[in-house]
Amino acid sequence: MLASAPTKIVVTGPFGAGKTTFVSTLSQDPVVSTERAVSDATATVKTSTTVAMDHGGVHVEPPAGAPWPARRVGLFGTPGQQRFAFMWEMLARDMDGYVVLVDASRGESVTQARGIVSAFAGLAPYVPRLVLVSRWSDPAGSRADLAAALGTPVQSLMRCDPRDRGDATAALHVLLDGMWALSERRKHETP
Ligand SMILES: Nc1nc2c(ncn2[C@@H]2O[C@H](COP(=O)(O)OP(=O)(O)OP(=O)(O)O)[C@@H](O)[C@H]2O)c(=O)[nH]1
Ligand SMILES: [Mg+2]
Repeated sequence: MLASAPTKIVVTGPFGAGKTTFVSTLSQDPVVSTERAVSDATATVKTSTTVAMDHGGVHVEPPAGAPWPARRVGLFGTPGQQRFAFMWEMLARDMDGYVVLVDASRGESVTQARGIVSAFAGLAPYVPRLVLVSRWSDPAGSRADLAAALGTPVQSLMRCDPRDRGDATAALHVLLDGMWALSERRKHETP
């Protein structure tokens, strides 16, 4: 059975972490993107950037044993550059869950991701979050350090290459599991 309203998931993170890639990898719908050329020093990382949002959509079937029903998921990628941060609040409105992508191989990506983790925790303190780490050469050795650097619990970290459909789908399933568990807990807590 399909849930009635699409589930809204926001994909955020610093410049060049792979947000647009993640939305494109997962989306079955044609992705609407707002890429513009970059002309400043960041052009050494990549030559275009998201200036407003990426939008895609996917029908998600639960994997075997998952308690949640099939659903439509709307994916909303944010810009990563600080100067477009005003979009974060708009995109975060009414979201059901979000992922923060971070490129572990670049120190400035980790530093910026920490700010974004904190900003989104302020915008949506009760919304489930997953932190997806790409280019992570030593997940075992650096797990606790990376979690501390990002200001997030170790359990919220997950390795993910946003170019890889299997990785991206697994991350989406973990987030949907977390969202389901939270909604069940809230149901039981409500008198
Ligand atoms: N080798 C490698 N490349 C990656 C990995 N993750 C992302 N990339 C590449 O990094 C680039 C990320 O670009 P985007 O998806 O545009 O990044 P973004 O986060 O949307 O960037 P902005 O919107 O500008 O903030 C792409 O060229 C990806 O192919 C990874 O795990 N390994
Ligand atoms: Mg982008």
